[in-house]
Amino acid sequence: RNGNVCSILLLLLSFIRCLFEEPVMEAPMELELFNRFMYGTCEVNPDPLLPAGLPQLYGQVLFRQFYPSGAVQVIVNLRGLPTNDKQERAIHIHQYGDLSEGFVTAGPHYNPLGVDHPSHPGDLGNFFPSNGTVRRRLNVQAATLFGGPSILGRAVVIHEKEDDLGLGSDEESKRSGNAGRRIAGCVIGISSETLLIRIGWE
Ligand SMILES: [Cu+2]
Ligand SMILES: [Zn+2]
Repeated sequence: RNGNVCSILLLLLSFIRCLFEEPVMEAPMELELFNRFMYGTCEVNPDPLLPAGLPQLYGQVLFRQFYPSGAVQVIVNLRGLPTNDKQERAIHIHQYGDLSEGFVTAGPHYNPLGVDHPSHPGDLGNFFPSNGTVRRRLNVQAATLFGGPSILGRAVVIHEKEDDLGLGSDEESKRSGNAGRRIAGCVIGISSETLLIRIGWE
């Protein structure tokens, strides 16, 4: 009988504890596999409704972050531009990984803190092509691959034109940077380290 009372008390106790405990953020299983790094990849494709005359971009945008609060390291690796192309192009992370109607359905810039452009976590800036390709590495402090504000599952969008970085005279400048049409992009997914080792982080 004593045993019964004890186990009921224990049950009650753990129930009460549950009520007061903060939810714990569980680390993704990949951290154990990849030395506490989380990897993301985004397989870039052109907008299926792209008008003739605009470049068809392919490639990858890769992400890596040390758990729990390292800077997000990004590799941009694109091809498909004319070899003499000199147009700088903006790359952003947009809110939704919904590409059902091209990149329009990816929604606005991902803006969890309600700040002005270009302070959004996915404002990666402008990228200058060389020989029809874009190859760049950068660190992004404001973004994360972990927890509620994670960029995983959201969209990378590559624009036709240059980002005015919030310096334009209209309101759209502080929302999106007036970078023109969305010409290519992808949804960021979780990756193994294999792909990223092949491309090389150094
Ligand atoms: Cu954008
Ligand atoms: Zn932005």
